[in-house]
Amino acid sequence: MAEKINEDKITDQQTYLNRRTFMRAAALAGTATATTLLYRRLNPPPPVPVEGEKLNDVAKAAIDGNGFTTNERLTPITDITNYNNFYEFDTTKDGVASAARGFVTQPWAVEVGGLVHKPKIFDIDELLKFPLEERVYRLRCVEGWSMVIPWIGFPLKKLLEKVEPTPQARYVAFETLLDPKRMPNQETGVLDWPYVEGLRLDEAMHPLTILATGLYDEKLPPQNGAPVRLVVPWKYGFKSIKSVVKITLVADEPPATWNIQAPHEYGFYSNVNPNVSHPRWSQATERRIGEFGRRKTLLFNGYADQVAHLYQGMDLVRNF
Ligand SMILES: Nc1nc2c(c(=O)[nH]1)N[C@H]1C(S)=C(S)[C@@H](COP(=O)(O)O)O[C@H]1N2
Ligand SMILES: [Mo]
Repeated sequence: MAEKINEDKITDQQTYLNRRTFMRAAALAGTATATTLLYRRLNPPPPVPVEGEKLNDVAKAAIDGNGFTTNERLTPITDITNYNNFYEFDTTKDGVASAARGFVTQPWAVEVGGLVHKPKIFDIDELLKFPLEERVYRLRCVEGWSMVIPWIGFPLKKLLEKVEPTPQARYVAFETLLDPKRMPNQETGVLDWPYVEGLRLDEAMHPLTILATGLYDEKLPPQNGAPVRLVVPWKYGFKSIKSVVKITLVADEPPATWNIQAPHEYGFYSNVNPNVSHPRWSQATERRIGEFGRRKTLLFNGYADQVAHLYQGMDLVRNF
């Protein structure tokens, strides 16, 4: 019965989160300028007391417990937007922001198809109408640094449910935009373009897996993957593919850019794992951007309670 209890607990915790995100959403929904409003740095209205309760430390700890947020200090927005990996624009971390400035993301569409009953092309405006939530996640780059990022987005599951995957669908393949005119570093052969990534269907349907359309109270900046990018918090950062234009349900494990590039260094799963070293360096510790020293890297980036069951019986050294 342990599972039953756990499920009740999660439902309860989601209630807290939903109340909180509802306040944010309610201020925005139903107005012509909803999108614009979200995308400005708002002075949020004073918090509305929820049924006489404040979102106190107890509630915050409860949310923390389901992985949807964390009490850890947020990485400043200047770091999140100026220390990036986005090889389509630049291969240096501090060069991406300026190279991506002015990246045109309107119009934009995400084509969702493959092994589904209802393939559909989603216009970005339609994606922005999905009920948005705030998710404060740790992001752990395979290079050994990490950040804490308050994303705005929605569970990928909500999108996948709309297209109705067929029973044959076992994986989800993702693709970034291919347009060397707009993504100048695609003129080079530093990677095979377009950048592609993949998840097993159960990973894609996991409640922690989101499509992000914003961060802090901002529209997703170009350097962070505008206008929509994947975020999978228990995997190394490179799984969280940016500027997505195509999502395809498939039967077999799809190609993934870094796995193609260096298969012995980057596996398909790429779950954060301090016990499995990269061939050229240890993954046991990480540097939190903005901090001195290093902290211990946690198994599944600290999301083990939420995701470990997905890999039960799997050898995580073999399936790295
Ligand atoms: N299309 C695309 N997606 C990408 C990358 C990339 O180069 N191209 N870099 C990945 C890597 S290595 C990391 S660590 C994260 C960084 O996301 P951030 O810049 O928003 O922190 O994006 C990932 N998604
Ligand atoms: Mo990364």
